[in-house]
Amino acid sequence: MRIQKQEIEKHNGKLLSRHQRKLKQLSNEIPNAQKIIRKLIDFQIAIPSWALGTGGTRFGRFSGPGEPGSLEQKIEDIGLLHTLNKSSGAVSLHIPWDIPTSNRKIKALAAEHGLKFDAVNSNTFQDQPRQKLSYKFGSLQHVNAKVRQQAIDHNIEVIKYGKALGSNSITVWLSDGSCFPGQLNFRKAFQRTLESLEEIYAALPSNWKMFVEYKAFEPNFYSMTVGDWGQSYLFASKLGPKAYTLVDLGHHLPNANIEQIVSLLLMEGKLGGFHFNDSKYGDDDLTVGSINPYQLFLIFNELVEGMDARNMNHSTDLGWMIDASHNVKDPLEDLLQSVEAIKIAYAQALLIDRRELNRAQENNDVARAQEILQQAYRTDVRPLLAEARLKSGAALQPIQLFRELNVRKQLVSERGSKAVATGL
Ligand code: AFD
Ligand code: MN
Ligand code: MN
Repeated sequence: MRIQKQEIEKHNGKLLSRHQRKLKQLSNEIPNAQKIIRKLIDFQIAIPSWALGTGGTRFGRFSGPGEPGSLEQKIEDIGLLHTLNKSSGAVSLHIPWDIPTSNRKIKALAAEHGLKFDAVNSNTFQDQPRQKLSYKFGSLQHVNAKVRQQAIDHNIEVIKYGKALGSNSITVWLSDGSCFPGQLNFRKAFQRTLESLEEIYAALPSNWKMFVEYKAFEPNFYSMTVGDWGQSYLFASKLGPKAYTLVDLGHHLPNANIEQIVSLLLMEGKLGGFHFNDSKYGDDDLTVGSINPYQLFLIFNELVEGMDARNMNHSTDLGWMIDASHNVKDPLEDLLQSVEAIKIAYAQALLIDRRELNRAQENNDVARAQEILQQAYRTDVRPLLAEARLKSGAALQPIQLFRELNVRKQLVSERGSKAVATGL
């Protein structure tokens, strides 16, 4: 299904005067409303092709009705999101879960929906049906060179798909590691992984980036070969200027200071991008901003500060992606909420009075510094987001319109109530 322009206009018409009242009030209180709105319009967040159906846990999967059963339908879903919020203009593809049958046709279909291809993702954490060698004991780190080669070849194939689709980065997330002490020689595992990554790196087109994603634990529970930002940074540094660290918010040990990690990676020019999600315990993959929105804001505070210090383009110089899983909510509503939460944190970070904060820091005025941050965090910036949507032709209230138009019901009537998404 497609949402028509008139449907958006009708919805916006009903809400317009209320929105304008709120926007006016907020604009009177903050100095840079127009500038922030411009930045919000440009800021796009990629939707992962694996997040449009129900994720499930290792205990079960309760699939929802009308899930996309093909890559075409997944692109249709992301197109719906982008029509509603004009903020999800990119797809992050997972190979082999979502192999395009025709690169040309998929690229054209995405373009029809106003979508580009962000980072492509490889998968050497599962064995595929017709796969020759198993990844049970790792992929790029494996003791057997033939397994390593198979994993290298897969990553190079993923780059080829990405090239054909107009993507310019690959995210490598490895489940490699060990479950028990003694199982692995850490140094050899690191070195084998590095050598394998070097071969993949050598296959990168000149304008491409490689994102090395880390994760503290799971599926391996004793050691992960790319277990934290230090290990990822080490790989990225040894690989060269096209390799960067990717921060998935759910991949840290509890209470890690993610904003400090972000700040230092940016300082070193080694921050590649994000997988946004939220969590309370581990890799929970919950809706962004649903558990700890203050942390998200503090991350964006460091991002805006650090990107400006390096003269970076906020919207294009880092990879902004969601990596979430949906068990109890409609994936499309959940993704709309995630995108909104990311942009709220970004807008609040743009509100921070940098000169004042710097002055407070240089004077050891701790209370003042906290006041400045929390003043921004406690500002309801939603009218700015709504205005950015209005200006770009999207809906003032995306979820409300999603429900008013009975989008899910229509998808069920097109796809059936038993359709199960490909992938996880
Ligand atoms: C993993 C990682 C990684 C991967 C994804 C697959 O976060 O980004 O691509 O899940 O679902 O936990
Ligand atoms: Mn991730
Ligand atoms: Mn994860």
